[in-house]
Amino acid sequence: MSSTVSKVSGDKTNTGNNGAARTYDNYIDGKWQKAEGGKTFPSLNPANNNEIIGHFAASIEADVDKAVKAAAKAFPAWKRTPAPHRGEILLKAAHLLKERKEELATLMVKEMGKVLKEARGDVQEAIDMAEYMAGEGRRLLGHTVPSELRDKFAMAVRAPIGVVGLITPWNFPMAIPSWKLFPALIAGNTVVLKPASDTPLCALKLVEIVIEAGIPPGVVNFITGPGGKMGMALVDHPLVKAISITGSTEVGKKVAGRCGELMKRISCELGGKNAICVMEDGDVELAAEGAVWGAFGTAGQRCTAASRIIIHKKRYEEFKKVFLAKVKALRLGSGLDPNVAVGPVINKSQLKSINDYVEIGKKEGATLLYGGNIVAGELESGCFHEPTIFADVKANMRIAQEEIFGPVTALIPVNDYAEAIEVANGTPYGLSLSMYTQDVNQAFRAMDDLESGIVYINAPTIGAEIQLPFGGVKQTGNGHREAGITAIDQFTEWKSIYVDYSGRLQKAQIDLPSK
Ligand code: UN1
Repeated sequence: MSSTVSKVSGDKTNTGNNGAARTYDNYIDGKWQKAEGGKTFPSLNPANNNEIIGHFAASIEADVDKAVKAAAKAFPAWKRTPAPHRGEILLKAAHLLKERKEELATLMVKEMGKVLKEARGDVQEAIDMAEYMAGEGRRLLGHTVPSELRDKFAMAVRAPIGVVGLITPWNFPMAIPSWKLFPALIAGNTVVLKPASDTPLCALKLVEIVIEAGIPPGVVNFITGPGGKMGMALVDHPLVKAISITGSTEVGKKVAGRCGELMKRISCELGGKNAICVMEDGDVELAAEGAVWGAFGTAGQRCTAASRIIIHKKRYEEFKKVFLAKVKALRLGSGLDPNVAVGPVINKSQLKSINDYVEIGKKEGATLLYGGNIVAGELESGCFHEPTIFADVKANMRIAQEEIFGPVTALIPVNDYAEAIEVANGTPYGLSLSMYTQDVNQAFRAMDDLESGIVYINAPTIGAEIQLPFGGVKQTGNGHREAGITAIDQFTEWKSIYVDYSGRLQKAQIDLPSK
């Protein structure tokens, strides 16, 4: 398909949108190239769906096959590249990300919708991850242990897995691809990255930076297109040895099921139904401020969003009042407006799904305290939903059990600590739980009692830093963690090595020193 190969990431193509929207290609084997068949799909600005951000390759199975084969071809040389050298490329990528932080953040606001301050944070998270994983190139720690036999050396080292498929979501369109890309690369794997179709440009920009930083051809391949079909083609491809996916629990289960059949490594980062617990002795003002950030930051579209606020009955009315006043002050609009706190949600179908949950909540008998509507008027061309609070929510209602992934939160009154813990733990998910309390004993008890991969004390459910493991229990994941040194586990196999330098046959478990 050399006729479709171009030198840059996109050809200037007039596609409407005042002639501004470009067409961007796949990146396979070190070349930008169109999808087989040449079809494209648009990425829209969620704050104004009339604005097309770009057109992207609508890949098919043949493109997946090409990308995987390119990654497989590049693997032996990349595996043999010393990890510190791989780290140098990552460090260069970190520098380039830093240089372009503002430009990338602005682009992210346009493609994903989050407010500029948060978009900067998203890019920063990718910078942090690149720097951290660059350092990992001089560690990649294994271990040496004593052998039970004389003149025998025992150690375990990490080996890359091979070609890994990375399937990434739209809500952290640069941070989450970086959580997967950088650890996979530093460990010596080659990758095929398939980003969410709502935010392909953000992922493409990350890939451009990695290329500029010096990644060899074939080590990073980038393909865009319909999630279901292409994702499965990636999973099914015999040369793909591992998959790392962040998405909904529904999709994760499907992918994990298939990987199970194929005996492939799979790491899932899925849904959440996170909660903030405000205890009798909690600082209500601080908790309300945290709850606003936790529930409505990124318009509630974080896996870690605080979609439940569990409040001790003695502080319930007070919390409700303080929280409501703060939420009323939130301005909705384009993320580029510095006065705006809540941007659009990602697309019209998500907007509808969020609003359907508002109807479900009303029917279930929860009190709609604030919001509840899709925004009409001058914001109509975008995907805006009012920040929404349900009060007097019962723990078993659907709005308190199911992930909504939008600016909707549920206030749940409880009688005591034990009930707070029971309610907090009482969902199928276990990503992030938080407690506001001044009692150090209670805080430590909660760290133990809360069943989640991430626990916060006196802080909301969002705000994870890249140097600690990120992930959850129960249906939030399948036991893996991203970020921190634990991220390396996803992308390496352990190899145990015994070196016998005794010059004779020694039998473990049999040649005991006592004999
Ligand atoms: C997510 O919730 O989807 O902890 C990712 C945070 C961010 C990452 C969140 N650093 O809020």
